[in-house]
Amino acid sequence: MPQTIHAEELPELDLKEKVIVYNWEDYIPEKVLKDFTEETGIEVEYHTYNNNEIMYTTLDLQNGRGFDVIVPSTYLVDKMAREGLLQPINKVKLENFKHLDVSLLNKPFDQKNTYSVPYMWGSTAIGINKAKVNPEEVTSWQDLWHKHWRNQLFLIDDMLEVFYIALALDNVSLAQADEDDIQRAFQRLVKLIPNVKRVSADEPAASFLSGEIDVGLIWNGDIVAAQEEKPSLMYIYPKEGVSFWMDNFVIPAQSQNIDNAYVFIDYMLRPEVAIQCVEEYAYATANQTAKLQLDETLRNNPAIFPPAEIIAQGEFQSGIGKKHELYQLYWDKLKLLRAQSK
Ligand code: N2P
Repeated sequence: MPQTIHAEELPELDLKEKVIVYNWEDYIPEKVLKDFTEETGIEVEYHTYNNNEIMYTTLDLQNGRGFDVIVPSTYLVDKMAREGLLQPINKVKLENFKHLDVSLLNKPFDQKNTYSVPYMWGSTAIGINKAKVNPEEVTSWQDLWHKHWRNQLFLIDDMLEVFYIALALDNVSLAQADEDDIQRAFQRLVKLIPNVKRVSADEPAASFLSGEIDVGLIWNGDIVAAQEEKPSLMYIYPKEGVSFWMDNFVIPAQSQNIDNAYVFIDYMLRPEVAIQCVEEYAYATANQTAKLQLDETLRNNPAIFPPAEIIAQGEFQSGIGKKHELYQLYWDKLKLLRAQSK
């Protein structure tokens, strides 16, 4: 005769479906996550970071484990793929992949989108509060070195974006720079230290909103989204050009919830979901179907979707290979010098 087992004697099993997402802070609206769970029954365990290097270090400390979806920028997709940290994407499982803008696919950092699916992209340029700063005073990256800005600037805590501005003054790209170029850029940045008041990637627009900062290096979406609260904020493309980045969904090689990762990424690729993300964060979507359906004020905002000539003049970040370590080395030195100067 079969023995009766009472439910309370059974070991507790975690039967809940879940997906563990590790993403940039302020990059997916809460409502989108909630709607996703409501529709699919899959719980989202959500973790955030503020820069690529922190994300990479966290994953490394966990031996590549612990996440199902991550959103690295271009050069980190390249690095992580080379190091075997990512698994190939089976596009057959992504019905909504077809909505992506083909001009953002098959880029050199992941030539056939073997490992990555574009999410949002943007630029890093100068934010000002035009109630306090005359836009004519900051038309070149060089202007940031002017002694007028002593202890006033904001810098985004993003090493490549900061190196870009110093390299741009020598007309050298992030991708082409050799060790001498990087060292020269470092020397230039050392001279910028006295002008720097704050370096952060944690809610970057907050110090512009509070009035603590009136000029600095900032991601386009953060400053544009903050304009709603403070219309005197403005985004300026300096004449030497700006760097563009793109953040992409990837599935770590060690993901434990692979099927749910696909369901999540495919959900994020729905045009109506992509639209909500642009509306909330003012970054450019890689979703072409969504872009065409966007409200005109967003689609035609040059700070969100830059005009062709601004794109042509700037640098779209890509893989940087072994130079990553070199940038990191000089970036750490710079941070140390700044800490010592305080
Ligand atoms: C927004 C995240 C911006 C991503 N908070 C920059 N790559």
